[in-house]
Amino acid sequence: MTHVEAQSAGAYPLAGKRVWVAGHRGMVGSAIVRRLVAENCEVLTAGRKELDLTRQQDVEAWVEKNRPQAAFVAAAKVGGILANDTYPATFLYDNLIIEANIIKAAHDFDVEKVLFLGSSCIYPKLAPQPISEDALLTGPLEPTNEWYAIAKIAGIKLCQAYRRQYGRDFISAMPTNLYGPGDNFDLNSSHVMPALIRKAHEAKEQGLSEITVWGTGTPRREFLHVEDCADACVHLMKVYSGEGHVNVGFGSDITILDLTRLVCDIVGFKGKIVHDLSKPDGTPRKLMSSERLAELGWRPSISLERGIADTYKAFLATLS
Ligand code: GFB
Repeated sequence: MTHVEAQSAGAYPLAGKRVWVAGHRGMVGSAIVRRLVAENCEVLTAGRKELDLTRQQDVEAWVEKNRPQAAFVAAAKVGGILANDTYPATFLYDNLIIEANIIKAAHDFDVEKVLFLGSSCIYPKLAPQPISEDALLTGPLEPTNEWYAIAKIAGIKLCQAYRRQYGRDFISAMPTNLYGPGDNFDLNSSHVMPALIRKAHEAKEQGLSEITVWGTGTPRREFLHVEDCADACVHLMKVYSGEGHVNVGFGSDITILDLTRLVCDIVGFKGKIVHDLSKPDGTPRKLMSSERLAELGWRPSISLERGIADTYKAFLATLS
């Protein structure tokens, strides 16, 4: 048996379980809720008015009352490169407090299994590619998102600490850059994919001759459709119980310029692409190795072309 097989030996079926999806209104959380329909479990959610995840006592009281058996920690303050760079305190504090409250309450009230969701930005800016899980904490972080990254690293470590000290079955998944229905299409705070879809669409509609892309267009990014990510998270919840976090990637990456061309093609915008060099490039590349996840029996199934078309359709639906 390999190391990964040994760790995955204890399967955790979700059927009949009370499963809490924290962050169920977000892009990832809502995709996990949709995916869980197939598991025949009882899905627990709490709206913002009912539960403020930044308030420890409220989180404890909610978990004590609702008694989830499993929890997906998909609640987070997220945003693209500019939002991360502009609001460091919000990205560090909100994410630390939300994950700490949920994970501690999960321990206090005996939640059987927790899956914590992080991000590929936890890895050093210049990590060898493709980035394996072992690259964590081997070098300096990318400055534009170090605040968010530090919070996510703390989340991984908190899960590991509860495993070691109390034998808890708390695990972590590190998805690459995600996109899909439910994404944030606001140009100041979004990630690149929804921004490009919106820019290309509006330029087409308004008959503009060009769209503006931030930075040089040379950085490479790996993109995974959120339905694939949700499927991988449910898979890990069911089969994985190891201390190490697991990368959740697509397997290949693309330059921002080539992605822009692809989005323009799918949206039907035929104008020029120009660059705003006053905006940051961020990390040059962060292609992850998802070998560990493949060994655990999961691979993505949604191509970039199909995923972008699907996301464009979802964007159009938000306009009507
Ligand atoms: O997706 P994105 O905002 O985040 O940007 P990161 C990816 C790349 O796309 C950067 C370029 O090189 C941007 O400069 N880009 C080009 C644009 N045009 C645009 C645009 O119109 N909007 C945006 N947003 N980008 C984030 C982290 O990093 O990745 C988070 O800040 C998180 O912490 C997330 O980890 C997954 O990939 O650079």
